[in-house]
Amino acid sequence: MEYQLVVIIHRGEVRMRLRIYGTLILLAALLSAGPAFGLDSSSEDSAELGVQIQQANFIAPSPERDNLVEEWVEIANLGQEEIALDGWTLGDEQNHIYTFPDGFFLPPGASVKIRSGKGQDGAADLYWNSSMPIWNNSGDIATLRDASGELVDRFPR
Ligand SMILES: [Ca+2]
Repeated sequence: MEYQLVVIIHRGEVRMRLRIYGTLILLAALLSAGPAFGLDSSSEDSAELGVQIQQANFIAPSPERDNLVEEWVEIANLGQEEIALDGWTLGDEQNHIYTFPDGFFLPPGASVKIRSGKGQDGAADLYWNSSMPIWNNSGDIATLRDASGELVDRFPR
């Protein structure tokens, strides 16, 4: 019995070693083949994948025109890098366009609400400064584009 136990443990060790060895070979293969598979793409591209429209509240409390700061769209950075939103835009289905202010950054893990009404811009809240509702209560689509006009995300998806 003792002998068998030793053999079983020994086999387990061999298997573990083979598994680790196999993983190392796989990693080495991935690293050497990385550029061919686009793993070497610019950090800007991969960082932008982390920015998305997190949620939205198209319907502010009634009367909506008096509560425009309660109508908002929230953008989050789920990536690992700080993203500059200079020149990025948020638009609705009627082509109302909001342009993010110069020098606005979204740190990793941070989110910001773009509120339709008037107010003082801060790290967590930006203001469209509109005197009219932006988002249709019967349904709308928020579109987020980067500074070059490329579609980053839409909500609802
Ligand atoms: Ca609305």
